[in-house]
Amino acid sequence: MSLALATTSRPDATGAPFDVDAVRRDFPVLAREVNGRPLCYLDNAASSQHPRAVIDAISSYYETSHANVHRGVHRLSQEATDLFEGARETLRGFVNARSTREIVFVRGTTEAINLVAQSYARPRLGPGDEILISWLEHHANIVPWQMVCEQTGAKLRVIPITRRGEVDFDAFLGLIGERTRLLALSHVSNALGTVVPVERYIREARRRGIPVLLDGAQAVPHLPVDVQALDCDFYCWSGHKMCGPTGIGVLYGRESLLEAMPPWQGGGDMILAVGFDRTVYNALPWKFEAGTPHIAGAIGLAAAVRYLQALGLERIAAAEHELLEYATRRVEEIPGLTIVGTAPEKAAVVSFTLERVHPHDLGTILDHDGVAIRTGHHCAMPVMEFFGVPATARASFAFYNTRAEVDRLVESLHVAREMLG
Ligand code: C6P
Repeated sequence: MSLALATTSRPDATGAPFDVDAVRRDFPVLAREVNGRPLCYLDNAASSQHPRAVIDAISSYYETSHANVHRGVHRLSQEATDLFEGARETLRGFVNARSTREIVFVRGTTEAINLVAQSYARPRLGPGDEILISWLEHHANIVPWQMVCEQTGAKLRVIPITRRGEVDFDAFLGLIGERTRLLALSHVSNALGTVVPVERYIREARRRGIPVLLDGAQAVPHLPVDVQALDCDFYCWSGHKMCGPTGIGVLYGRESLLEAMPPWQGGGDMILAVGFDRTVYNALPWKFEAGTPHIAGAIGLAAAVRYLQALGLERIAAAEHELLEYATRRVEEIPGLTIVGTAPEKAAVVSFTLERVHPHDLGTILDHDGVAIRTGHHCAMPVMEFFGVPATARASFAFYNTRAEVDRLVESLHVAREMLG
């Protein structure tokens, strides 16, 4: 067990913050330099870094137990199957799903939403039906629905947002109605950091018998999520934003809905029996997992869950909130800087523009100083359009970031402003 976990894995009766220096030592990459400066990694909303515990879980699997799953009676196949299905149970517990039948391994959030679009929405929707999303969405929660609309004749309706970057609840109440067949919302916006008070939206949708999908890509790394308490129907997320590997993610689906949905891909592992005249599909969740899965990915993701749980999701949220407040205060001191997205409830994301400086130039100058941020439209072009900007610069924080790193960001922003502003 790593040093940080050794000192933080006990139940934290005092609610004391964790030792960030010890936590940082768990992440090998944080020790590297970029352009002669210590790496200052503030691009966690795009992808977070990996603690040694995750890297070790993956290498140990490859070194000792790799084989295909669900297919062999030999020892290695059984070990791999146990690790893979054990990972599913860990992920079930992580979001408090009722059963592992509700936990489908996918490549990530994008694939999860496409699965629901094609397998849940497409067979059910027709002309006159509506899918409701918000203006805040990532392209992954827009394009799959547009595709379904093209395929079925259904219509996409969009809930407007406010200048602070909140979803407009009153407008939502005006849009949800007789024709709404599905509500699909971000739990947390990637471009602005807005935490959407999804409970209110779910309540309204459920009162009308409308199923709800939540895009939790930016939520699960930063706040505790309980799908039963939320009472949503689908919840999707990606491993690589929560210290897990790329190429693995989860679709949680309410069992009764998943049961009624046809498989969306055919192949090995998703069947019980195949004949040329007829195929009998496998039970949940394997019905939706055609082909050899990302076994190492699932194992690594389960290790990431254990790591985050040992640190404590509540403590992670508190540490990141503190960083967000500090970063917001500090960047606001910079003349000509405007924060885009000022909702009262935010995850640790600061999106901004700097007068007379293109975000891409800003990103390049910051990289020169070893500071990694994302610049661009963040795969949320409608959000950029709403704020009338082609792009923003976005610093996104994780629990392993420090105030000193916020100071480095601010220092580099001053340099950029002097050079280009
Ligand atoms: N956002 C960002 O820099 P995938 O690529 O499938 O793992 O995740 C897609 C996705 C879906 N929804 C939200 C809210 C997201 O933030 C993302 C990924 C990254 O903001 C890369 S574009």
